[in-house]
Amino acid sequence: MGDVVIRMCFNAHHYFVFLAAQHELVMKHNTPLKTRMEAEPQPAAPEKAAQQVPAYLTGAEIVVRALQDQGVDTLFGYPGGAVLPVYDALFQQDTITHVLVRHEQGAVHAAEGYARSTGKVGAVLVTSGPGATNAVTGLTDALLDSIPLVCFTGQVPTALIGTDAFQEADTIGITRHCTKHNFLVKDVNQLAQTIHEAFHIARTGRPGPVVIDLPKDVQFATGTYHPPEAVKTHYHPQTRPDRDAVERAVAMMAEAERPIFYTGGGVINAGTKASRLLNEFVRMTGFPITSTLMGLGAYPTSDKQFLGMLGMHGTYEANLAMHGCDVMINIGARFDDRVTGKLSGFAPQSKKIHVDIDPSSINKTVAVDIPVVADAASALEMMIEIWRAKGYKAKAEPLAKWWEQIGVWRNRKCLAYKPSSDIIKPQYALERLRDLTLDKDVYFTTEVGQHQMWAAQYLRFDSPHHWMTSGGLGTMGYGLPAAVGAQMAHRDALVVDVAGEASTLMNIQEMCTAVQYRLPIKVFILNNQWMGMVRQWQEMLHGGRYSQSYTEALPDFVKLAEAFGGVGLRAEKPADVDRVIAEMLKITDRPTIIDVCVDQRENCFPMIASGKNHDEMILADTAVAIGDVITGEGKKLV
Ligand SMILES: Cc1ncc(C[n+]2csc(CCOP(=O)(O)OP(=O)(O)O)c2C)c(N)n1
Ligand SMILES: [Mg+2]
Repeated sequence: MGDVVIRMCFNAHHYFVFLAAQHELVMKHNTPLKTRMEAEPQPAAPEKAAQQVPAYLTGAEIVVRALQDQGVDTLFGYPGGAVLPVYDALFQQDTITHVLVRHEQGAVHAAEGYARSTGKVGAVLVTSGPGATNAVTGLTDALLDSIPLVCFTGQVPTALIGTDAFQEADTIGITRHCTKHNFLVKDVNQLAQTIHEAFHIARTGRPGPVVIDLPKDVQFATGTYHPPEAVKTHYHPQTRPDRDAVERAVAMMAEAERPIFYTGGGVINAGTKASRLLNEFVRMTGFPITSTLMGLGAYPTSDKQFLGMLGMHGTYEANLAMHGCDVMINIGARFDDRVTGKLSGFAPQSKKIHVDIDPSSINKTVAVDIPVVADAASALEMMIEIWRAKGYKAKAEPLAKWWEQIGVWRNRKCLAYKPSSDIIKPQYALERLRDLTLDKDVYFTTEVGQHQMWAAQYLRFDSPHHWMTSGGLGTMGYGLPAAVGAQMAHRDALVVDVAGEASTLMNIQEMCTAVQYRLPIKVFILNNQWMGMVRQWQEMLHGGRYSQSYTEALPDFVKLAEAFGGVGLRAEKPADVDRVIAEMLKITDRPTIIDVCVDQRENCFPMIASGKNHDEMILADTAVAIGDVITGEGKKLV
C-alpha cells in the first residue's frame, strides 16, 4: 500500500477518539502508521501584521523550536504517554539529538554531566508520574551542586489535574523544594516565553535546575511562538560587585600575613574566564590556594601554590593552613559542613572575605567580615584591577614565613600510603590511571564513597569543567550516567567514571545507553566488595560492627559488561594495573568496565571526624585500628 494522506482537524478533547481510530487502522492493516501533527496555519492578528511574523505551532512544536533557539543540541530523556506529542515533534526534526537513557534518574545525571563539562544548560525530557518522580534525585543533586538544567515533565491534561488520573503526580508540589524554580504551563501561548525564561533562570545567578510541567493538551494545542529575543525576563540577580566592598577586600589582602584562597564550584560555574582570572590573581599575590571538592580544576592542582583539597578528606597542609590563616578569601564556595568541620573552631583567628553570587549563602553558617555579592569572574576582574591600580604587594617577609610553615606541613606527606606488590592499593590504581592518561583530554566523573575521595586526592585536575562529582547530595549512581552526558558532549575525549562497585550498580542500566550511542566511557571500579565509606565509619564510630556494609553477592563485572555489549577487563594484582589501563584506552566504540580488585580494608585519610576542628585530623599512620575514634557530639553528625 502506498502513502495515504489523511488530514484531520481536531482539538485536544478529540485526541482519544483519534487514538482509537489510529489503533483500529494499525490492527486492520497490520502495518505501522506514521502520523504527523501539523498546526492549522492561522492568520496574524491585523494590528501585529507589520511586526515580526509570529509562528503558530502546536505546544509540542513550540518545545522543539524553543530548544533549538536555546542552542540545545542534546536532550536526555525517556518517553511515556504524557509526552508523546513532544516525542512526535522530535521525530520530525534533526538538529537535536535525543539520548534515550534507561531510567529517568540517569537522564538528569547525564544532563548534569553534559552541563558541567560544557558550561551549557543541560536539557531533560521525561513523562508524568513515575517519569517525574524518578527524576527527583537528579534534580535535587543539581540543586545542591548548582548545575543549570531545564527538565520537561509530561503532565496529564489540564482538565484531569487533581483527579488522581493515570500517571498523575503533583510534580509542581514534589519538585518545589528540589528545583531553583518550577512552572506549570496551562496556556500554550505562555509556553515559549516560559521555556526561554526557564533557560534564563537555570543559567543566571546561582545556576540550578528548572522544571517545566507540561500537560498533554497544551502539547496539542496551537499557539504563538516567541523567539528568545522577544521574551522579557524578570529575574536579574546582582552579578556586578560593589566596588567599595572589593576595595576593602583587596586592602585587607595586601595587609595579610597568613592569607589563603579558598575556592569552590562557583568559580567553575562562572565560566573559563573566572578560572583564568583566578590563576592570574593567585600568581600575582603569591598566596597559597586550596579548593573544595566542587572547585577542583579551577586552579591547576599540579601547581606549587595549590595545597590540595580541603575539608573532611582534604590534605594536612590545606586544612592546617585554613585553620591558621589570618585572611581567608573565599571565592565561590559556601562554607559547607564537609569543609568547616566544627563551626566554633573554624579558622579562629581569621578575617573572612566571601565572594558569592547567591546572597542567601552569605553569613548563612559562617559570619564574614567583607561580603561581596557577585559572580566570581566580575569580582576577580575588579580585584585584579584594584590590586594593580593601587600598586599593592603582598607582605614579603610574613608571606615567606607562612610558606615555610606550609612547607613543614607538606613534608608530613599526608597522602603517602603503604605500597604493596601483592595487593592493589586503591591509591596506586588511581596514581597509575592519572599518570598513564596525562597526555589525554580526560573528563573524570565519580560515584560516591571512598573511591570518590581518593579520586579527588590522587588524580590531577589542571583545567575547569573536567571533573564531575556529586558533592552536595552525595548521590551513589551519579558517575555512570554523568559520564554518558560528558561523552555525548565530547565524543573524542577520554571519559572515565571512577567508581565503587556498590555505586555502579545503582545506575548500571545506563551501560545500555552507552552501548547504543557507541560511547567509549570507562567505568573504572575500585572494587573492595564493601560499601567502603560506610565500613570506614562503622570502624571508627561503631566499634567495627559492620552492619550491612558488606555486599555478599556481587555480579561478575567483566561478564556484566559483556552482557551489555561492552568490554570487561579485570586487574587482580598490582602488575595488572598498567595492562588493563592500556587495554581500556584502545577501546573507542563501546563502554568498558574495568574491575580493579583493591585492598578491601584500606581506609581514606586524612580524615577530620565529624564535629572536630581542622587541626584535629586523623592521618593514615596515626589512625587507631578499630574503635570508637569518633565520640560524643560528633557521633550524631553525618
Ligand atoms: C543513593 C545513596 N544511598 C546511600 C548512600 C550512603 N553511602 C555513601 S558511600 C556508600 C558506600 C559506597 O560504596 P561503593 O560504591 O562501593 O564505594 P566505596 O566507598 O567502597 O569506594 C553509601 C552506601 C549514598 N551516598 N547514596
Ligand atoms: Mg566499594
